[in-house]
Amino acid sequence: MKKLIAVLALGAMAATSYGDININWRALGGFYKNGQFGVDPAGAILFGGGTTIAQLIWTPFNGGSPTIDAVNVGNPNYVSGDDVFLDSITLTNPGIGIYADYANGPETYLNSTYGQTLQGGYVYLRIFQDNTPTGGEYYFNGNPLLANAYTGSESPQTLEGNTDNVNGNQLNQLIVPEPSVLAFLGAGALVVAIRRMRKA
Ligand SMILES: [Ca+2]
Repeated sequence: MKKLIAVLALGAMAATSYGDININWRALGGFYKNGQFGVDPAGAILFGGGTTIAQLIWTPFNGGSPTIDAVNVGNPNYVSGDDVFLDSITLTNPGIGIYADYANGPETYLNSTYGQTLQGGYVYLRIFQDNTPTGGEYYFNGNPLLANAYTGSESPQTLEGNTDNVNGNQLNQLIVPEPSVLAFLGAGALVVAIRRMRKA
């Protein structure tokens, strides 16, 4: 019995020493709507009200070439490919937040929660144009950061959501509707075309 307990204890130690991660994530430069970079303050997202989503996302190491996958509005967390959603905050616009800058953490993310060995993968930040991302809207991805293992005593890593911390960033990635939505739109166009042919 003693032997079994010792083995179990060793197993627990191995699990905790294997790379959970501890991240301070923020974007202090703010964000603009697509095509409105530098239009202050009216071009800032959330200007005039509303809420939006800022996310922390993980993607595997893949030999040192992390792939940031596109937004999929059909996924509950809007991720696709091998990207894993870790966390999000909802940003509101109380007046001073018109550029939608934000700060969150430090937060510890556990391998056991996400079913991934998080350390050694990359984390990056994504912010949307509004709280209900749909096809035709825009978002922005920050630069990926290699995640370090956290065993309880290290300082948190800081992940910046802006690539330009002085001027902020413009939301420049278009949300492309999924094939099923495109097929629906295509069917609609076909019906219109047939009706026009019949009228002609
Ligand atoms: Ca990926």
